[in-house]
Amino acid sequence: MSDHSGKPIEKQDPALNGDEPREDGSSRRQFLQMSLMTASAFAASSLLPSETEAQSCGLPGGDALETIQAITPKANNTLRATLVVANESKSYPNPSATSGLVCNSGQMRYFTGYNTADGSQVWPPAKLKGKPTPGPTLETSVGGKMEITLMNHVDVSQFNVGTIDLAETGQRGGCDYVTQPGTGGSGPTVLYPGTAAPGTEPQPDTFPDCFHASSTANLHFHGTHVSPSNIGDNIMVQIRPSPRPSKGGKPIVDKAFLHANGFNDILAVFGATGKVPQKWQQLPPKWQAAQQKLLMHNDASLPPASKLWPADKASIDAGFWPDYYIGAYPNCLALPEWDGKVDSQGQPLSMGQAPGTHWYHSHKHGSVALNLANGMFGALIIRGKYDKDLAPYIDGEKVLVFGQFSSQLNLERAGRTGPDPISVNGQYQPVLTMRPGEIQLWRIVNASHQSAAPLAAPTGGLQWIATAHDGVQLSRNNYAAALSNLAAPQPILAPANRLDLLVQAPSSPTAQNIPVQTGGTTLFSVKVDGTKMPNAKQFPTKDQFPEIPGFLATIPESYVVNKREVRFKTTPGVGKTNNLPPYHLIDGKKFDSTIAQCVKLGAIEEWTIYNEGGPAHPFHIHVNPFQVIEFFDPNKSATPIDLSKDPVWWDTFPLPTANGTTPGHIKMRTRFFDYAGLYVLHCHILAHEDRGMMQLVEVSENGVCPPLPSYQSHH
Ligand SMILES: [Cu+2]
Repeated sequence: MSDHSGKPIEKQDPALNGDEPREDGSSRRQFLQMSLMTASAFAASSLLPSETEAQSCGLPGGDALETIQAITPKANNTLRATLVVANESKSYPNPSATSGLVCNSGQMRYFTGYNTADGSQVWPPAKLKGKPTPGPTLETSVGGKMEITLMNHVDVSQFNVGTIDLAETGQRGGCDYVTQPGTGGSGPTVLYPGTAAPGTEPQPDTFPDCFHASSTANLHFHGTHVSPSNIGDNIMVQIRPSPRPSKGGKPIVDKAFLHANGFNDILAVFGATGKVPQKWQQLPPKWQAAQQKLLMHNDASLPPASKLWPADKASIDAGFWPDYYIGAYPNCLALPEWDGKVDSQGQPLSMGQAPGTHWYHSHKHGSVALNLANGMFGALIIRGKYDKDLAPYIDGEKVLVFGQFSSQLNLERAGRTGPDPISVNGQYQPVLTMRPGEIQLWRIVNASHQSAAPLAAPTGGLQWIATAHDGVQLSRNNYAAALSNLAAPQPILAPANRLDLLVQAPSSPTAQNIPVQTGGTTLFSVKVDGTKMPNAKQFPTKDQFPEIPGFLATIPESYVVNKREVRFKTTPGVGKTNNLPPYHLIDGKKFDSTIAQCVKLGAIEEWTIYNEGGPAHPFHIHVNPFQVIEFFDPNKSATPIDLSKDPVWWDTFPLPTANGTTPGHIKMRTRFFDYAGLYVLHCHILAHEDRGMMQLVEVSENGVCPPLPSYQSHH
């Protein structure tokens, strides 16, 4: 196996990428493969995806880079997009049990999309059938509105019974349950969540901190500064697939159903007035009735503890926004333009939406990793003054969405073969074309559910300069660091990080494509071809570098009203048996539906976030970006590095790893401005999040957390 440059393909280091340790050697893998060959067809199909022809999964690479279709506003600065969760069998490159990559295939969920306004801008195209794809790119601008219709059309009958979605049936404690056949007359063993002797630690994962409910969907708009409540950027809601009248029949909840049952009125009211329902009773009565009927139909065959309508009813009666929906959900976001108001020190009194490279993905606790492995993510480009300021220096723009595709997570597959290769726009090692001397803006999103992709320095005459991290532009004072590609204290592009690069091609065509690599592995390569750009542009100088908006002014220490400490830790437990994976904890606990951080609306806080064990857990918090003002990697220095002079804004930051008992840490400052509500912080290695590395954050007027109603335990 080799890539198109003739180099052998190396597997990425699992430790570097936050993968679970593999305690099995190759002999164990061979044993598993042998046992699979003797298994019944049914059992084998529930365990291993089938291998397919290499070409169909894009190996060995070298295809021209796909441009992902963007969905854009047609009128009134309002983006109206429909995203439909569909599923089909797709082929994708996976690490083989021995070495290199093989093609596997399996049923995968994915986003199809189109412009709600006129049905145009359809993605993906027919030619990509059976291939992994990110969702369509959503493109809009600061000050605009987003009306996103999510429809869940996953056909659960296409997935193996006994391996997924047990949460819906109330079986096995609601966790995925994957077995592998036994050998020599012994019964099957439990691959996930595993088994352990009584009294030993760790015990197998338990609900809700386990892989489950992978056909449930919702949407998170990562990098947006919007309300986390009701039909905003609300990740507490769970949208189950639409029922079908018969196996193989069409989903009941379709466009016509939404039109007939008042759903579109929710969008229309938001579009006209900016208002969203705060309570269930404010939804159109027809939509309330339709949802109640669908939920009760869903519940009919379920045991009492698994029924969804009684849980929703309890929430509604208590005055809370209910969690469960069937078939469709509206996400309505207003991206705020900053009002420019400052205090006597020039400090902003509110925040605005940062223009830049953001993204969206499904965020159902328990299935985030698998849903992203299937492709349920896409880029969200929010334009603003940043784009206008950079326009004179740019000839073209490329959106590059990194992802790791598989129909099964590593912990649920036999052999646990380690991290999947990072694809770009769904393709393995594609080729991007530039004209000699051309400057392109590369908007890179690392939507990989597991692996970091720190870029190696450019080679082959390629040059670049960073202009933004995590969709938040660098300040003019970061110019020298941006130029030397050192704006981050450690290499970035952890999972969920974004990186904007101005990239200039060499001034004449090159004989060979120029690889862009991470850790010695090619992500994609650049073909320099065509006629030289006339009047070649140059990178902006420091004085020409776009200046950041006033709401991103550096937070002074004197404005900090509260300090907190948060501790991330991976613990292997003791007496580990039967290949059970470690626990991923925050402040000593798994996610447990209690509110861990109660914050007063308007507070400016300083948090020290420790990494006491495990890989570089990428810390992410919703709604507000933060400034990293101190960085301590005990493996690299004796004392922390002070970054408080010209700190960079982020929304996700990989926590430096511990050195023995000395934890790594970052210090960050953030403004909890503009939006009260319930949201989350979590590790963005998403299998860690699914298995418990998440906390609830509640921002409220008085900073005191109310008790959660009992329904929250259903998460
Ligand atoms: Cu983690």
